[in-house]
Amino acid sequence: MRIIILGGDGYLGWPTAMHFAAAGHQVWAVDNYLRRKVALETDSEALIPTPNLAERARFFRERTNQEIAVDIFDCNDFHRMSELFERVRPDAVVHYAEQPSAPYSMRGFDEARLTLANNIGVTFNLIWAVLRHAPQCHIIKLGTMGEYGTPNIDIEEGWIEIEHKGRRDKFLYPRAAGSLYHTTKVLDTDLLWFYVRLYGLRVTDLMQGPVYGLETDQSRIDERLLPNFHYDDIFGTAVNRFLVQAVAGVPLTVYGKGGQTRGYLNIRDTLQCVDLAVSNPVPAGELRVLNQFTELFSVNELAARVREAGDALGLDVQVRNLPNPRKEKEEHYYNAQSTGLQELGLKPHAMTREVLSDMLKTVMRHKALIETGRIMPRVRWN
Ligand code: USQ
Repeated sequence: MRIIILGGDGYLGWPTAMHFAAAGHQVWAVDNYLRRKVALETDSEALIPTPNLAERARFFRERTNQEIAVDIFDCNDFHRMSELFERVRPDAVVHYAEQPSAPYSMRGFDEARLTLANNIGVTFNLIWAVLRHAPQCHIIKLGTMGEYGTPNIDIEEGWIEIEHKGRRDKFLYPRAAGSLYHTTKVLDTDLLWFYVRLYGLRVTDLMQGPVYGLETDQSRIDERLLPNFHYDDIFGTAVNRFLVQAVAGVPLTVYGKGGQTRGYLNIRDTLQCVDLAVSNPVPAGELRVLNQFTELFSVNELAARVREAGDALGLDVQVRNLPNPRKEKEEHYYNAQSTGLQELGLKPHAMTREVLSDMLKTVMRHKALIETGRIMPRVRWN
């Protein structure tokens, strides 16, 4: 297949590009280095310095003899997007090209504006590039479990049937996101659903939980192929942060009471899920929503697991409950369905002590690079 990866330099975009190239597909990776720029501006750079996208593609080719074509431009530039889709006429596009940090989107006006304009603008341009040049192309959009928020009823897989005054109908499951970033993903879903209904696009919207991990079949070939591993308060996700904190000897930063529950998944499972979505396209005029996570944990449970794995390596891990910088429920009901990807064939990798221990060992090798000033939360929701 001919596959475009938008956001191909990102934590997930780069491993996805390598995964599809290794599987024999023709891959184009597009990025404008927005995350690198924001990371530099906010002193939030990744733990292990990563080569730029063109260099990564070159190292990958040298090590595997497989090609990833690289295009550096801003997907908010419709003419560049349009030109790319006209040239490539892809069978599938995987859309990661969004400002992905909830804390960054809550930092102030400029950051909120950038997040809104970038995320909605890129989705809109993608839709039009597909309509104009590749109307059969399957759009695989990375959404987030955070679109649903933490409702006091079960979270269904995208859709809910409602009976109202004796009549029934099916709707998108109600959304109530907890940050502006997560809200842009809600807006993306609505935009895609509109164009699916009226223009017959084919779309899979993946509601993904926080991802952890570094190792994939390709990144293990050469350390220069590793994904960007962030542990700062802006781009770092909970598990990756806790692992670095354990190695740095900083007490694990549990926000508030720590009862916040989310659906987590290993980066290997992100690749499996995206592959399953690409390999099983939906018919024209369908919006398929899949909840993409493999295990539910509260923040307290995550901290306990990292502590156990760290202590087994002799790290003496402490846990500290900090005043919560976010506005979110700290104790709540959470029961989310996720059967769609398993039905397509997902074989989950659990968050075992061995998995955490392997990650801790990688972080320990780079301990000297940890900047502890990047660990404490610097952005408050209000
Ligand atoms: N948390 C802590 N301590 C920390 C960091 C986070 O207690 O040091 C808590 C947060 O308050 C939250 C939970 O852990 O309750 C998850 O936070 P996170 O930073 O791991 O994840 P989040 O900000 O929700 O965003 C991340 C990615 C985002 C993706 C999302 C999936 O940055 O791109 O969409 O995970 S989800 O959370 O399901 O919406």
